[in-house]
This record gives sequence, structure tokens and C-alpha cells, in this order.
Amino acid sequence: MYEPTKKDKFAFGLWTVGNRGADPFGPVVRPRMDPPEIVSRLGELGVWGVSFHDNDLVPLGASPKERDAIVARFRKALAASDVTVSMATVNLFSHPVFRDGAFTAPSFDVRRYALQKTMAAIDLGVELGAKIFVLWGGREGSESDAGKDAVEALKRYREGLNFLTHYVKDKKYTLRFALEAKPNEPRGDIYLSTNGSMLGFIETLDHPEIVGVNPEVAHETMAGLNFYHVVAQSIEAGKLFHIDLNAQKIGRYDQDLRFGSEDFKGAFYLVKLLEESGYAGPKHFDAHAYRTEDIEGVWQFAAGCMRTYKILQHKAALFARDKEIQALLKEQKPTPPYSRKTASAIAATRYDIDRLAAKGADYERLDQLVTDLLAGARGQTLSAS
Ligand code: GLT
Ligand code: MN
Ligand code: MN
Repeated sequence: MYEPTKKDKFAFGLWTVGNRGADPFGPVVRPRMDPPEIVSRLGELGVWGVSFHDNDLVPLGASPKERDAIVARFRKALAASDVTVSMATVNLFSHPVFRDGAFTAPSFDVRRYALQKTMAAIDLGVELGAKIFVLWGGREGSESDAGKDAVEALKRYREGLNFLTHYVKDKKYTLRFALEAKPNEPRGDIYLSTNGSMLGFIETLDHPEIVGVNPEVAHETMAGLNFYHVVAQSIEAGKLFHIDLNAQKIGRYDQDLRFGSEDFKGAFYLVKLLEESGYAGPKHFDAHAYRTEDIEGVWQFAAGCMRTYKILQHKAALFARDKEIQALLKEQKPTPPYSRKTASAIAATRYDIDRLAAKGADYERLDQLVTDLLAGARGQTLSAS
């Protein structure tokens, strides 16, 4: 019942299950896995898609011949396992050349190199069938604002993104971009630090119609925000092109934990929202196994992300059919559109505000019913209510 199917569109990045457990205080603890090997294990688990940074697949500095051989092997593995490339992205953060940013770097040459690397990564992604290209500006930020004018940095950020959307249009690719925000780490502060900032920025671009967002649970939670609200705004704006699912304790470094392993209720409202909104994009897990785990633990982690999603999907269906819960939900009439007549009618009405204020919302009862539902203390089959 909780088995993943291709229809679920679950996806993992090569760097997620391929994460080797290094952290700032200690080295890698797990062996490297080859991308074709990862694809084959993902296929066995029922995963639909795989994503990658350019250099997760093709090492930096590979010759064109080596690149093509790697791509051919990878393509074979995808076909053999019936796994799709769900998204591609570019690594603009590992090499020291990007230590003061890529598109916002003060150096003209670094910015041009970032464009060169991104255009090649776009070509690679498109060649392998990607329809979404994520841009996460991990190094676009500062520790000290003495050195860089943030207004100028944003202008350069826009110039870079505009250049890339023009490139995609010129090449006649049907690729769309998804911008991913994060408040800090690896920079002290990252520009466009939240998904909301990204949504505002997108509207200032030359081609906003092909640019959306890729919000991540961990990143918005680091900023102390309600991820369900973040995703709701993205959906309402027609901008949820992609999503990075994981879990995070508030006030910590970017933990990228197994989906649903923290804030279970938050994860429930998120799944319910994704399912009921008709979101049709990839459900991408950008998370990794604990450093305590060996390779077997990694596959337990991956299966766990999907299993929890499926459990919560089932809980959302139970919520929709639960008579007691549904009876507590209030009808929400839309606010009338403005007309002089409606304005005068509203202005002339006497509202009994004491009566309106006196009535409680019943949210305590509702929230407890949801708690019971999630804890398994309430109707666990779809026919029960
Ligand atoms: C990096 C980051 C993620 C981004 C990836 C895409 S790379 O692991 O922490 O949140 O989604 O560049
Ligand atoms: Mn991410
Ligand atoms: Mn993260």
C-alpha cells in the first residue's frame, strides 16, 4: 500500500543518496558509488527520476570524449532501470574560483566562467531529457558587506539569469528554471535568502514565464518560516516548478534529514497541499542519510523518504473523508469584487462585531482530531470515518 509507483514522481539527486557523510569536522565515511550503480538501485526501489549537478556526473576537466562516454553509459543505465532525468543543475559552489560567488562575483571573468559552466550544464541536462534546471546560489552572498554593494550584486545576479534565459530561448530548449533560496551556509548570508525573495526577484527578469522556484523544507525552516505557507504562496503564484523535500530542526545548520523525520505534522500539511493542489512536478528528495550509516543505511533512508510520503498521502485522503473533521471545516465564501454599489452596501451594513468576536474557531478540537489521525488513534481505513 505504501509502495512507490512511477506515478508518484519521486526523485533523488545523485548527490543525495551518493552523499558520503563528510562534514566540516570529519572526512567521508562511505565509499563512492558510480552514477549508473545509483540509477540501478533507485530503479529497484521504484524511484521515477534522478537529478544531478554537472560534476556529479561528469568530473570537472573531463575531455569532450570522456564526457560523451560517461553520458552514453549513464543513458544506458537510465533505460535499463526505467529512470528519468527529472532535473539538472550546476555546481557553482565547490571550486575555489566561486568562493566569492558566481553570477554575483565581483570578478568579470568569474562571472563569464560561471555562464560558460552553466550553459554546458544546461546542454548536458537537455541532452539527457531534463525539463527543469535548478539554480541554487550557495556562494552568492557575503560574510562582510564592506566588500560588495548588495544592490550591485543583485543587478549582476539578474544579468546572469537574464543571459541564461535568453540562451535557453535561443537554443529552443523547452527548459524551465527553478530558483532555490537558502538564508545562509556556506556563506554567512546568502542573497535572496528566502523563497519569497525569489518570487519577487523573478518578476524583474526578462523572461519570468520560464522561471519559477524550488523551495526546500530545510532552507525555509532554517529561516524560521512555515514551509506549508511558503509552498502555498508558490503554488498560488503558479511558480512551484520543483520542490526539495527533506526535514530540518529549527535553528540548526542545513540538516537535510530524511523526509518526515522532523515536524511530522508540518510534513502532513505539505503532502496534503501537494496532493490536493494538483502539483504535477517531481517530488524530489534533497536529503541524505545520517553520517552513522553505511551503504545499506543509505537505501533504508531513501525508501523511508518515499514510505513516509505515501503514508502521509493516505492520511490526507483519510482527512478528506473524515466526517467529523469535515464538519468542523468552515465554508469560505470569496470576498466580493469591488463595485461602487457593493462598497456602499458594505459601508451601510451594521455588523454585530461583539457577536462575531464571541464565537470560537474550534481549532483545538480540529487539531486534536488531526493529531489522532496522524498518531494512528483514529480511522485508518478509507471506508472508516
Ligand atoms: C546543495 C544544496 C541543495 C541544492 C543542491 C542544488 S546542491 O546540496 O544544499 O539544497 O538543492 O544545487
Ligand atoms: Mn536543495
Ligand atoms: Mn538543504
